[in-house]
Amino acid sequence: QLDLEGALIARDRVGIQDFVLLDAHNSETAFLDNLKKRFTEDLIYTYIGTLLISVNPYKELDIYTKKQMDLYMGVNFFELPPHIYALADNVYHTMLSEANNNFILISGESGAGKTEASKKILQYYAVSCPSSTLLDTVRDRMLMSNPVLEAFGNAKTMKNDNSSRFGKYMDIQFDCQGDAVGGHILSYLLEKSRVVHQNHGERNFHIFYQLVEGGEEDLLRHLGLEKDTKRYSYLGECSNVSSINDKNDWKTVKNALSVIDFDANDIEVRRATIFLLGIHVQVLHEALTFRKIEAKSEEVLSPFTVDHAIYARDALAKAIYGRAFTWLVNRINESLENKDSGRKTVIGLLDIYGFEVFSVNSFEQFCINYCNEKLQQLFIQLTLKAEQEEYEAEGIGWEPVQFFNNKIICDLVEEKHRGIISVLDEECMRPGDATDLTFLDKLEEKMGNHPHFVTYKLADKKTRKSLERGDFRLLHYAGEVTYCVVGFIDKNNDLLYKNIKDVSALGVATQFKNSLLRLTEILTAKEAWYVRCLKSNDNKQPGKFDEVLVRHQVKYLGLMEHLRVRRAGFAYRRRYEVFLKRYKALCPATWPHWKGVPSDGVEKLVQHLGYQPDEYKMGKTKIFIRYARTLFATEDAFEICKHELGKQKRTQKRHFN
Ligand code: AD9
Ligand code: MG
Repeated sequence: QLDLEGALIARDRVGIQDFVLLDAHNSETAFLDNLKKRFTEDLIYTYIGTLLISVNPYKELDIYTKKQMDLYMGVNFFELPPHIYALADNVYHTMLSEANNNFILISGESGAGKTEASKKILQYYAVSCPSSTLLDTVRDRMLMSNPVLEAFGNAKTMKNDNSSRFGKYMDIQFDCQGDAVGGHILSYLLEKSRVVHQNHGERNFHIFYQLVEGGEEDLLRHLGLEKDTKRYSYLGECSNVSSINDKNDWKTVKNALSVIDFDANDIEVRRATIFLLGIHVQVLHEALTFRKIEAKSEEVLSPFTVDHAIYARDALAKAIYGRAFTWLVNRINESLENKDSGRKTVIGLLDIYGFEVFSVNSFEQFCINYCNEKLQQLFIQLTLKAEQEEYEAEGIGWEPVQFFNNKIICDLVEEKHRGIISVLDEECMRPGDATDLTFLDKLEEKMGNHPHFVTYKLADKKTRKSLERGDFRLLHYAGEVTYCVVGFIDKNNDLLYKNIKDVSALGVATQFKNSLLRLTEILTAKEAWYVRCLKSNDNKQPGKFDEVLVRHQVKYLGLMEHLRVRRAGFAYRRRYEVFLKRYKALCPATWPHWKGVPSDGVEKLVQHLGYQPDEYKMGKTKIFIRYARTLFATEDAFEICKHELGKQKRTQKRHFN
């Protein structure tokens, strides 16, 4: 009895592990109380069914050890406390048993913990999957691709000291025995403008500081670099960050590069640069200081003004960095490639840049926030669709739950001929005098009365106070963002001056839109799993739970609606076999074994437990339980029964001795 009481008291203290079991499930306050209760106990993970919520603790927790990994390996999902390893393990076993492709969508705003979560998942697979020497290489490379890509693609922003400035989708390929045998990475729109400019309090990409701070003398000499970040205007004024040790990170990155099979020549950036550019220094010098003008059929060189030359230099630096990054991803992919033609299944990990709002927001934030808008749309579609299809497949009718559908914002941005991206492209292609401001005029003309779009000119008096003339504001699913149009045309064109690169017809935003469209196709062909990361506070403060901030995220991520959908008809569903296996001791007819068809056993069992007809439905393969309290009561009965059985066993043992 004491054991049971202890267990119940403990449950009260640490909150409920799965929101589906929360009695006051419609109350946002109860939802937040539960999250907070758990967070205070360092329990950062909670489920809504199989969806995992993670709240950033901003401190190292002792929950990612090898011992913890072993604990979660092959264990039934709901048997242990919620954990990212439990999700990883569940996905892995689903993939193996059903031989299907899966993906884990990790979402949340900037600094919420997406990249950390994706690393934990990858580590889990690297450590827990069966192993052989040959495959160890693939696994090491997969793990080592992280520090390398983070060095080149992450940077300190005002939101996050290690903010992803590119989107990353990684497929981990498994053979039919469950061995990790290969991988492939797709990268999305790198924020190249950071190479030449960083806002106050932000840094350039980590790699530059790592090289300058940690690079060996030989290497620095060879690269013509000095050991002083202040010497480089591209490195900004904020080189030292307390949470970052560039010197040590360089060692990690260098080691990682060698594991991935980069040789010394690759690591020497200058050679890489020359290789990438494929041009001679003299030609480069000319290209940066002169402009080539075509007059009739003749080409004339005209010298740049200083501003133009700076512009050309910056454009070139951005282009080189962008290409270096692409080259890096390609090299990593070569090293992860599995040439074996045998059947493989994959687990995809999606970790992109999170929704972000700064004091000034530009083209980059527009793209990043649009990407988050798309992923929210995918989440909405899949969770609704999956739910509907399951009820249909199991022959159970249901009433749809109301959602805020952010499709209206996606359309506003991406619709053909009418969306913001199309208007931007049109302006970019228009010969003559197109500027950022004419782009804004066009937007006002086309979007004038859209409920999610506002500008200074369109705003009412009150709203106008918070807007500048060169701004437009979007009412995103996650909140309002005011974008400054300066630089939109230029960044969308992404041109080098004509003698360096020819004009492309597709704008950057359209290319990004197309790549997201392809990503959506890749993802919808797979079974989806979700990790929703929440930011606990805005100051990176360990253990602080800012209720207003968390409440806002719970709202816009649609977690309450997701919970409602999960519970709309039926809070829980379990395969007959699983249900029977767990609760068979509660009914004499099913204990110790049920020899008939599982669904008949379950029917016997629930009748014995006194389930009323409105409390459950029998689907084709699963039992659907309408109320959490029903399952809760069953769980409690199970606890007591376990306790009793344990006592009996102990008595028998004593007797025997
Ligand atoms: V962004 O959209 O790329 O700007 P992320 O990726 O969501 O963002 P990230 O994973 O980089 O955020 O987490 C930010 C910081 O929070 C990390 O650098 C850690 O210091 C901290 N963090 C996140 N998750 C955990 C965790 N599970 N345990 C401890 C964590 N610290
Ligand atoms: Mg990240």
